[in-house]
Amino acid sequence: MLKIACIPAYNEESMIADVIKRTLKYVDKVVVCDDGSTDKTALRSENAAATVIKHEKNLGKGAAMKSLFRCAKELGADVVVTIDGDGQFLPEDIPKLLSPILEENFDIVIGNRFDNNNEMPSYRKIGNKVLDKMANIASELSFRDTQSGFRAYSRKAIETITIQTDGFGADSEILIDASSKGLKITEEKVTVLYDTGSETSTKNPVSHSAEVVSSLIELIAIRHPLRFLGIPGLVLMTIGMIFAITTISLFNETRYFSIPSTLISVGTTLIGLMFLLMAVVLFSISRSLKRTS
Ligand SMILES: Nc1nc2c(ncn2[C@@H]2O[C@H](COP(=O)(O)OP(=O)(O)O)[C@@H](O)[C@H]2O)c(=O)[nH]1
Ligand SMILES: [Mg+2]
Repeated sequence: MLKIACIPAYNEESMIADVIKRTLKYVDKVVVCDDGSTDKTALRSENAAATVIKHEKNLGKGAAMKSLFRCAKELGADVVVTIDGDGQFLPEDIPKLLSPILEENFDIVIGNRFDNNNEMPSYRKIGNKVLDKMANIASELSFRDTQSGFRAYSRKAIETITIQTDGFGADSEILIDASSKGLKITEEKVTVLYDTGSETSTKNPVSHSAEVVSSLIELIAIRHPLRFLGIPGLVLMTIGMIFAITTISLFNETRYFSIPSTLISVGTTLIGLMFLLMAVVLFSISRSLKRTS
């Protein structure tokens, strides 16, 4: 049973060695993806006995996950744990994350940050809730924490999942993809720290969320174009029609031509038409993608 821990890391020189050493107590091997860091992340990781994959440039967390999963597969991992390199998660929680995979045949275990602690700053909680809602709509499942980077994956999961998003959107993409492929997913409570003594976030919450939201919108629109674009398109066109009919009948009765309701009618009809066209185009693209993949 080969257990491998994967750590995406971007400028984490202050904590990475400590995380690797503590993680090595629970797994056989640690692989770090140094994603174009400008500090000593790679050197400190090698010194702490981790295997290091280096990206010349900063490509983003999703790109790092892609490299890490590929490497774990090549090394023949039976289970993979992903953990942040900034010390926010406790490697001591690893056995808890692995147990549903080893004992209950689950494919993915998400380390849920929301039950155990009330330490998460409230603006982060709200932001995370919004992202969770969107990811849950897209995956048609309900998870408490879709953005957690502390997870465990079975061999089947890393063989089946395809990651296309390069940035932070990858965490949700993985769940959406996994649930559409019928993998068994569960959550376990884990501890998360916000006072590690150094930076706990590489990006500010606004740009972090913007990145996740834009990739989620893309994923949702591509996966369910008829529901999320087609239906709103039809609704807008119906509203446009109603305004057109009232404008015309008002004109017939009173000879008064209402410019505002004409504008609303034309505007909503055009936007609705655009939505509908987009839905049809995306629907046929996603159908042909499914056929070829
Ligand atoms: N490979 C890679 N890892 C990243 C990048 N940005 C963040 N990370 C890593 O992803 C993990 C979580 O990132 P972090 O910014 O702490 O997310 P937050 O705690 O949710 O704000 C940490 O281990 C980071 O080093 C990136 O651009 N590339
Ligand atoms: Mg962090």
